[in-house]
Amino acid sequence: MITLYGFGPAFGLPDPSPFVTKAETLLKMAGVPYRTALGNLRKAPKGKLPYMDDDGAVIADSTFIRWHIEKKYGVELDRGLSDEQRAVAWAFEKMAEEHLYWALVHARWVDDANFDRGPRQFFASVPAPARPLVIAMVRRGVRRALHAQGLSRHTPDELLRLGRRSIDALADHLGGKPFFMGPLPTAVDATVFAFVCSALCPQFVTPLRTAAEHHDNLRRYVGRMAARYYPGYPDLAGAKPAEAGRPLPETLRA
Ligand SMILES: N[C@@H](CCC(=O)N[C@@H](CS)C(=O)NCC(=O)O)C(=O)O
Repeated sequence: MITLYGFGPAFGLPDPSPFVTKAETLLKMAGVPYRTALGNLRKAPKGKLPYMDDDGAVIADSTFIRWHIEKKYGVELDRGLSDEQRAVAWAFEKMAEEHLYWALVHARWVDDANFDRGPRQFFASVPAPARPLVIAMVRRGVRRALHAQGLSRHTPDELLRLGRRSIDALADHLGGKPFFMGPLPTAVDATVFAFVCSALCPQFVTPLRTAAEHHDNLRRYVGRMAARYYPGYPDLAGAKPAEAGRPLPETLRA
């Protein structure tokens, strides 16, 4: 039996980590039985979640999880796609994971108000006297990672322009198709779905969320994916722009 280790549902999302949601969606797509459990970063083979235990075989990283499932269970999640389409899907997947992801981390962890709305709750079990120190230490680590990756060296406006470009690219490639590569879901949908619902998460107030909300096709896509794979989460598609009640910031206007 497969056990997928993640952070557990939070912020109205199946998991606060888009990588965990991606891995779980891949398992759902493959139709392989699994259970979920709370992971411990200290026990995680690569110090990150998700990782998975498949009858004693421990696999860390959402992409290696995908390849393991495909190989062991004889599933081809990209069936029907040409080599060129597979290459495009891979490039979009890595754009979401290596670029958009860091803009989302910045929005949740660096902005104080969003930190209070979300990540602060991860520290609720730390004894009160030590909590401020632990929070400061972990946030310092996140800031260092953002600096090393490079995105946090930009001004807020530049960072937003870069993040928005990735969201626009996802919306433009999706266009009017039901799924990211065509009429049926393929592996890249697990990633695009996970990262777009993270961007749309109503718990956080971010210009990236506003940018995503203005792409009606992205919201409808998340709704379709949620209906198929997460029927227990009917609100993942977020608020409609009108409901959000906020005009598009100047920097987001074409
Ligand atoms: N490449 C990894 C990325 C996983 C990842 O970055 N997980 C984050 C949560 S979103 C994590 O566990 N971070 C903990 C840390 O860096 O200490 C994958 O695809 O699974």
